[in-house]
Amino acid sequence: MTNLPSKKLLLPKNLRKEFRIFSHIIAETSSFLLIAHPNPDADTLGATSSLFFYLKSLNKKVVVTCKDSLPKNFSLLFKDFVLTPQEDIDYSSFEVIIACDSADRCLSPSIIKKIDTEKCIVIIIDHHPDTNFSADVCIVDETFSSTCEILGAFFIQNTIPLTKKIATALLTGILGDTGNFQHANTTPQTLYITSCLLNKGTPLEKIISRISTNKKISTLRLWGRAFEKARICSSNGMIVSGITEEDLAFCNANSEDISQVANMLATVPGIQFALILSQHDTTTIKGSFRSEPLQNTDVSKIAHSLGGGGHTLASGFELYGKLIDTDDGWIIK
Ligand SMILES: [Mn+2]
Repeated sequence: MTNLPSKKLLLPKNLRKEFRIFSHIIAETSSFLLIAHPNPDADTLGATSSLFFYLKSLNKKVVVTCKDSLPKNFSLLFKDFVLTPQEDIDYSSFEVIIACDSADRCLSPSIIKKIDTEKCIVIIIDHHPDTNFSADVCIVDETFSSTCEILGAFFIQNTIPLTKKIATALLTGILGDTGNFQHANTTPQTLYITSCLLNKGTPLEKIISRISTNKKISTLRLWGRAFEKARICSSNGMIVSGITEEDLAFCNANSEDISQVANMLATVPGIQFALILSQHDTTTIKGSFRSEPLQNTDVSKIAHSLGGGGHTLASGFELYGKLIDTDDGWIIK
């Protein structure tokens, strides 16, 4: 099967220019370090693995690294994709370093210290509106649903043959960040790029069952707890729930298992927006805001006021402290 014609993509001029520079760099260099963000999700892993398979096919040296290990459900999708621990990386041995998705988190201060920006080309590929890092090449566009959608556009625009493996990796990230096409970031372009990927025989239902629907019993217990404790604040139309360290221990779950609950709470009738607070580690609390397009609430403004950031309908923040359940609500100590 062939790719659909690239002229169906209506890319902004600056992105087309960045894509040309990126192709040129790929052609002219031979060693690449790809960085996935901490607590890797389907988008950062789909983006890094698609580039990994592509660069490997060009006989380039390519290594993917991440602060955290590869989630089991993702390793089932790609048996030959591995993450190298960050402590094992010699940053000076790569000509090109690419941060894929949430670049600010990929390029933490401790990693930036190890990169010789005089010698190596740093590229970021991202769809987050708060990406502040100034790299040599910035392929950043917040109108895309996901970093994998940007890379899908890159492959299609440059008429690079998409293998089934590359297409599967990209579709995994698009499905992850659009909540299987349920979120408002799903655009005609997302579906056009998806149709090109499906054309390669990507196993849509297998990806969905591996990535989003096969929840562990511990995750379902934690969701149950979060739903049970949810409260509605009638003054501002917020629905809020909190997951404390005790909840995590009781359910034998971790705070990553909670990410989809905010999406579901945001769909409760009569609600303006949802907030999930969860104890991430002993001293960090994570907050996730979600809203729906018809609710006309820009949750990124609230997240910014708390030192966080994100999109209009999905944003988050981190606070220092411990989340405590009380009869009057949650407090932070
Ligand atoms: Mn993403």
